Formats: sequence, structure tokens, C-alpha cells
Amino acid sequence: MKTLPYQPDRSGLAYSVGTTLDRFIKLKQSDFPFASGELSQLLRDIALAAKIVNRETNRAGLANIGGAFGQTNVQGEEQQKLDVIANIRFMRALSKGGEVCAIVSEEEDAVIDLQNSSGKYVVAIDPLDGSSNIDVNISIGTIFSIYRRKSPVGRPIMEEDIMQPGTEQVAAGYVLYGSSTMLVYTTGNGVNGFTYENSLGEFFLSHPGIQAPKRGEIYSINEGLEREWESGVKAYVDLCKDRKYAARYIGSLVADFHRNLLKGGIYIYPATRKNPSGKLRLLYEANALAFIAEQSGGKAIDGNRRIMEIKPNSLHQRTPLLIGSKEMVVEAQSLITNTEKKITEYSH
Ligand code: P6P
Repeated sequence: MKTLPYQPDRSGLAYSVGTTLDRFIKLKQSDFPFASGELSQLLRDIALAAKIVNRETNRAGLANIGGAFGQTNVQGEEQQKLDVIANIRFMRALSKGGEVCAIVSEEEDAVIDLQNSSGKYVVAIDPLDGSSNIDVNISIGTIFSIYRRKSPVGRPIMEEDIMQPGTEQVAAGYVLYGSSTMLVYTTGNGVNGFTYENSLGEFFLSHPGIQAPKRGEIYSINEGLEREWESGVKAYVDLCKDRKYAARYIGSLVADFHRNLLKGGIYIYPATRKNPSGKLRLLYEANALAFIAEQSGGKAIDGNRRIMEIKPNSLHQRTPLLIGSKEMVVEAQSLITNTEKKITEYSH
């Protein structure tokens, strides 16, 4: 009988494009020593919530769930209805999944204690970042960090479980609700991107082993705040302009970050008069994207320190953020440091 060997994929990639997220998570589970499957289950729980939020986002205009919710969150920001819905969806998925003992959410004043003393993981999440763009149909995103609890399982959660530096993350990622919906995450073994196929209700591997270009020609910063930038940031942005780089700023962190991750570029949200510690939050925005950036060969700093080494001292603390292609972040950092030095010298 004549037969032909089945040759599924000639790409030679460890995991072929088209692998479902569930199967990929299962295949990669062996990357964890003593893997018992809880983290795999937790990643699946996040993906499930992302599918639901994706559906709500796509029909926001039709289902009267766009617009403001009429309350402000702990940040004093007007909550959009989808912010609240996304927060509820992720809370529900994470609490039902049984793997999580505590959640830090941008939408919650305090740590949410799931009263699940067997849960080994803590999740820090921005359920829907960039929500002011919802009503004008611009891409928005979810950002999440996952930590193992430090205190013994079976005991009440402690502050040490929550106030962990980004270097302690066991996983991190984002969901981009854009022209297509993508889930991009890392567990410390590289970065992989999955694209959602609505008709099948599945995420499929579309961007295996994402590597950030070492440099690019895109810079992302809110130029409207130029007069508030420190001089080192201004010097770097002027350098980008001298080099005729493209200014691309959507005002939605996940979308700006994702484009720069794939094409090469730098996103900067510096300290400003209104936000002297920067606008973005350390626990559930900067740390997660910093983990992704570093795992794909990029870099993330607050101007001089590595984002992931900052020891948190409050839930919603903010940080300046320069993140993206390694050589661009290094160059910005050296300009900031040298300009600081000059100012110090001149001021003596
Ligand atoms: P600004 C959205 O509110 C956000 O947190 C990020 O998604 C975005 O990059 C940034 O703030 C935009 O802030 O001050 O430029 O409007």
C-alpha cells in the first residue's frame, strides 16, 4: 500500500502557527519545575475572561455599555461601563478558577482577598487600560502580572504576597482588543502571541517567539506635555526628531507598546507636573509590560532604574516608564543621566 508520511509543518518552529492556546499552555507546562498545572489553569482562566471582555468590547456601541459608568475609581478617573464590566469578568474568572488567593486591580481600592487559602497565585491586573478610547473605537487592552504567594498556603494572605518586585513575576501578559484581538504573554521562557478567531472562540498561536528589534524608528510620547518633561527626556525626543523617526501615540498603552514590540520603537510616559511620579502604575501596568519587553530582548526603566527591580510600597503607586527596543531605551537613559549630571554640575 503506498503511504506518505504526515508532514504537519515545515517551519521548524518548536510550536507551529495555528496551535491553540490551550494546547500550547499544556505543551509548555513542562517548562515549570514541579509543574502541577495550576499556572496553566490560571492562564486559561485569564484567556476565558479575555474572550468574554472581547465580546463585550466588540458590541459596546450596540449594547449601551459604552460611555461613563457615573463613578470614579480609586485613581479618581471616571470609570467607563466597560471598565467595570471587565473588572467583574476577570474577578469572576480568577475566583472561580481556584488558583488565585488575591487580586490587585486598578478598579479596586484595596487588595481583593478571594478567601481561597489554597490559592498559590496573586494576580495584579488592569482589566481595561485606555478605556477613554472605548467610545471612539480605538484599541484598548488588559494588562496582567502573576506572582506566586510568598506566605505559606493555607494561611491568610500577607503584605509580602502583594508588594513583590517585578522580578518575582512568574508570568505576565496583555490582551489587545484591536483590529484583531490578541493575547501576548510570557512565563519567563520567551514571548508568544495568540490571535483570537471569533468564529471558533479560540486563541491560535500567530506570533511564536516574539523578538523585539534592537532599535526602531518610532517614538511614542504625549507631545502635548512637552513643556513638563525633564530636560533629558526632551533631549532624547529632539534626537528622535533629528533622525526623522515617526511619532506614533495612540493614547492606549497596550496598543502603543504592541506596535513598538513588533516594529521596534520606544514608548515614554515621563514624570509631569500633574503626575510627578509618572502616570502609569507599577504593579499592574509597568511590571507586566517590562517582563514582556525584557523577555523579547527589550528594556524597561523608570529613567534610571530597571522597572522590575523597583520594590513596591503602595498598591497603586505610579512610575515613569521608558520601554521598548533595548538600544533606544539605553540611549534615552544615557541622555537623561548625562543631562541630570550637567544640571547638577551647573547648579553648584
Ligand atoms: P495621556 C490610558 O489612560 C493610559 O493609562 C495609557 O493607556 C496611555 O498610554 C496613557 O494613559 C495616555 O495618557 O496623558 O497621554 O492621555
